[in-house]
Amino acid sequence: MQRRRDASSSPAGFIWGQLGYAAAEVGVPMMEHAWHNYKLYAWGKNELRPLSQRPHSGSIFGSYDLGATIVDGLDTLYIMGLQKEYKEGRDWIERRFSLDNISAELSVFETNIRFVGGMLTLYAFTGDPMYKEKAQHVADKLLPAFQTPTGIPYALVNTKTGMAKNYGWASGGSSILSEFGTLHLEFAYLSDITGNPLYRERVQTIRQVLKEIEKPKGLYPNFLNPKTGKWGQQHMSLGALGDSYYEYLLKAWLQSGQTDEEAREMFDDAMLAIIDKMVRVSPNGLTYVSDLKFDRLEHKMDHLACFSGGLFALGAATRHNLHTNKYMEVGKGITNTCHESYIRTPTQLGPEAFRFSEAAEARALRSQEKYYILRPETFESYFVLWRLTHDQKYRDWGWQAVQALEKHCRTPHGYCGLRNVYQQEPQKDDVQQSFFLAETLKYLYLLFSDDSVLPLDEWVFNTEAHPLPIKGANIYYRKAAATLPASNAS
Ligand code: DMJ
Repeated sequence: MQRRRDASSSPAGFIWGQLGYAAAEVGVPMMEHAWHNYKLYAWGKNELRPLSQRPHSGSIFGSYDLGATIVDGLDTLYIMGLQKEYKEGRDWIERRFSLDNISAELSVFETNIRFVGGMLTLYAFTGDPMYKEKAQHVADKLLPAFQTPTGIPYALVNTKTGMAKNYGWASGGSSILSEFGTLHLEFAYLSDITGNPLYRERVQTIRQVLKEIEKPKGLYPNFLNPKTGKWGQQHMSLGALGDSYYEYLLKAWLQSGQTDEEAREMFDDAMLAIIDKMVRVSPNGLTYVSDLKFDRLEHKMDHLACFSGGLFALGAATRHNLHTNKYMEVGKGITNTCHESYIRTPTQLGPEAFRFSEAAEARALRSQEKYYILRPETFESYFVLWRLTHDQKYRDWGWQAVQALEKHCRTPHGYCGLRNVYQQEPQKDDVQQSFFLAETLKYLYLLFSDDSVLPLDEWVFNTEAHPLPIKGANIYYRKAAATLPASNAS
């Protein structure tokens, strides 16, 4: 399953292509550098501030020390065969990780994708029951957020009181599509390994609401009120606020061993509407996916939406039908555009958002969209497209990115994001995001690994790049022997 760094599995000295990258090594020294400095300056805290060599706590994890970098990064260490570091992290989780007796206000979405997702992957990899218990412990703390008239959860929940609420800025008290729509993989798997159907029931309720609700032009707005079940502002996006909802439709179908037909149908319906209403080609031939605001296209693409190149391609590769060629064409086109957004900057790293106008293509135009925070989405698409096509250019593009990260983001004490990718010597932002270890370095490593390392027909990646096993295809699924009847389960 996972690569071990020993002579038998590491093709030492083997050189790929003409660019001089050694397959077994890409990403590993970077991971060691990121991890060792986190350990040195921020161990047990959420993230590292590499420039100031202290912890970063004022972030989406609240002010508690939840070891976010440990939980998020641990499966990457495992996959890379960094056994000593993996064991340090495992021991910390066993001894220190708990949400009991703290009064943290947590994001249901972030906590699910990073903590529940991370623990579930570690359970699948190792079979260690400690991870299953921790995953269930975290998920149970999130459950009060689901107590709404519709079953659509709130965004935030207090771990002590169970009080839940939405963000004040989100369209009249709405919940956010990419947040409540990105729970399905983790909750469904948790039910299967614990034998408790409650988690799956919670996400099935969300699915039913979204299936039955009327969709304007077949599209999903980013905001839904959990009390009334009505849409909020009519903003649609495959970037921020929408993105991973669409991802989880395809992946729920894949995770189920392609039996959850409802999910695949909802995916196809949504993606065909997006292709029709939001995907466009620039005058110079770049395919991109716009945001749509009240019938008006905003010709802008978030870096976040760069994951969709891989998603369209995965949709094409897993079912052959009328749409297959179109999905693959759009997937390759979007991935190429995201690469263009990188190579049109002096740093060779892509901006947070880029626009298409008469004046410019695939370039950020506003100062507040020129930053790069170590995001993974473009490399995720390189990885998926590489696995599906074996076109050498995806590895070449990934290698360019590795060099750019090393040149601009590496510091003596970890990796930082950049404030403006259009400057020759950009200022650094002093945050080593936990997703840099969970996703960015994992996808870069996998891009240069053999296809037998986490094969795509046995594993499906959650939106934080934590691989979950595919039912019926993967011996690591580890389903519980018996399932509790629903009435005894809650
Ligand atoms: C990650 O936490 C996840 O990929 C999420 O779905 C959105 N973005 C960040 C990384 O950019």
